[in-house]
Amino acid sequence: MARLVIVSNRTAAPRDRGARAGGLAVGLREALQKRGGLWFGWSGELREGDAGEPKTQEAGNILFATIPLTPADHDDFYVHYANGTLWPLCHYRLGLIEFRRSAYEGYLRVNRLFAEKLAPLLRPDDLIWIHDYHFFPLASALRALGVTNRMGFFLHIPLPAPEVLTALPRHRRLIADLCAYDLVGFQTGDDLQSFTSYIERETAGTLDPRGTFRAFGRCGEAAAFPIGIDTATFAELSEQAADSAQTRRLHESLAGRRLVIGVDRLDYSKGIPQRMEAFQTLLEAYPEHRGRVTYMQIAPISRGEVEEYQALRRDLEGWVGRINGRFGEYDWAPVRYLNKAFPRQALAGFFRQAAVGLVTPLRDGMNLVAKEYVAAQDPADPGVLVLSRFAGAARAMPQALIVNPFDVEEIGDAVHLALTMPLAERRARWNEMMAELRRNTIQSWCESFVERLAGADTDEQAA
Ligand code: GDG
Repeated sequence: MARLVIVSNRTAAPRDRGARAGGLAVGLREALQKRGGLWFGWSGELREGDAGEPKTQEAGNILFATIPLTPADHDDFYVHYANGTLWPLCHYRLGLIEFRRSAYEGYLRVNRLFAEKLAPLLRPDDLIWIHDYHFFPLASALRALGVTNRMGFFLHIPLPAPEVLTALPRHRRLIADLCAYDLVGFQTGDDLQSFTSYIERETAGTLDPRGTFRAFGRCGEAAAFPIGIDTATFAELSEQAADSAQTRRLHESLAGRRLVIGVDRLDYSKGIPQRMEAFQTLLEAYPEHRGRVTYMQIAPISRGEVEEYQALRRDLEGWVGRINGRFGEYDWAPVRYLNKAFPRQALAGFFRQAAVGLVTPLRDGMNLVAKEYVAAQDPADPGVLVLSRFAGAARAMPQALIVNPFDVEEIGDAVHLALTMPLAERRARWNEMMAELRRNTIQSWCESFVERLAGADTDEQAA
């Protein structure tokens, strides 16, 4: 069996396993263990001068190899191009895009650096699986060095429709780079449709119904691979957490009030200010919930060096202050706002406590929190998921209360509906969502991508 090579901006920590690691890291690690493999990425270090040889560390049959970046490369590649240009573009936020040629040059430079440092570690039959928007050009950079291995790419965030994508200076190069892969994976059929439309409208290429594309002088396959979670483990974790000290403390602190929960990296794509406003609308329109419901928003700081994220943080602090000032009582703060991360097991326990999971991104590739919230529920008395129609997860879980995240009144109404939904309906909706989460897990996602990359279903297709 061919070895698997995974490239992502950050690798998992070699010794971080099980409950402490995130779901994606666990899934990728299992895929590497199965075939033996290499996980390559940025070490997290900033250092002047040549990156030198990759630092390697072995854990069982997996080799972790990482390289440092210079502060200037990190600034151009990560802060400005990946997160200042591609992230807002792919989340349909054209107004937030910054484009600087120097940053773009830096992005290409770091991709070339990754290719140079990775190439010597490769074996001829390795399957190479590259992750996310930091590395659109990595296959091209590797091919320029003579690497001929099969290479796959998975985009964790949305691919916007051509009307939006073409706002990016040099968009043709981005898509040409995508076409250098043998397999391109997207989260949903909508993202795949954006790719298809781009190929049809902007190039002389073609894409057939089976997903085979011919464009920019290359041929490959494109398909949707909706990412899942480690459903069984997360459900178990939440059951164990049900009577942990932390869950009990949370329960006691609520003093009989219902809990509405949101958990997101502090990111403008997640629609957190709109969610705050929606909660305010709920308290205005349905006064019966005043003093009886607490909204807890966990929002660990993310990309704090990017200006837009600093502005978002100030905005949210304003929202929390206004809502608590206006509706709060001496014994009740309507909103609890926490800029810190919690261990996975604690989160699982918090999700299980919450009557409502509020997941309202303005755009999201998938959104794993929505899936984790569902997996964490008590089957006998499950909570209700309120979910944005613009999260990839809405495709897999139409039984959630689906909302338009820009319509704060609609979200407020949905939270009211969730808080008053009869048990039988909650169970019926939850059972269907849970069945889907058990079918499509992080493990099955990894397997289907790697098998397709290995060409395992080529014969079947030819038949
Ligand atoms: C990108 C795409 C796509 C959050 N706070 C804490 C914590 N988390 C964990 C969640 C979840 C993960 O982080 C976040 O995943 P999401 O999918 O919700 O969002 P992104 O970070 O934007 O991820 C997204 C994903 O890639 C995978 O393809 O779904 O669309 O944007 O697992 O639980 N974990 C812990 N403490 C926290 O406080 N331990």
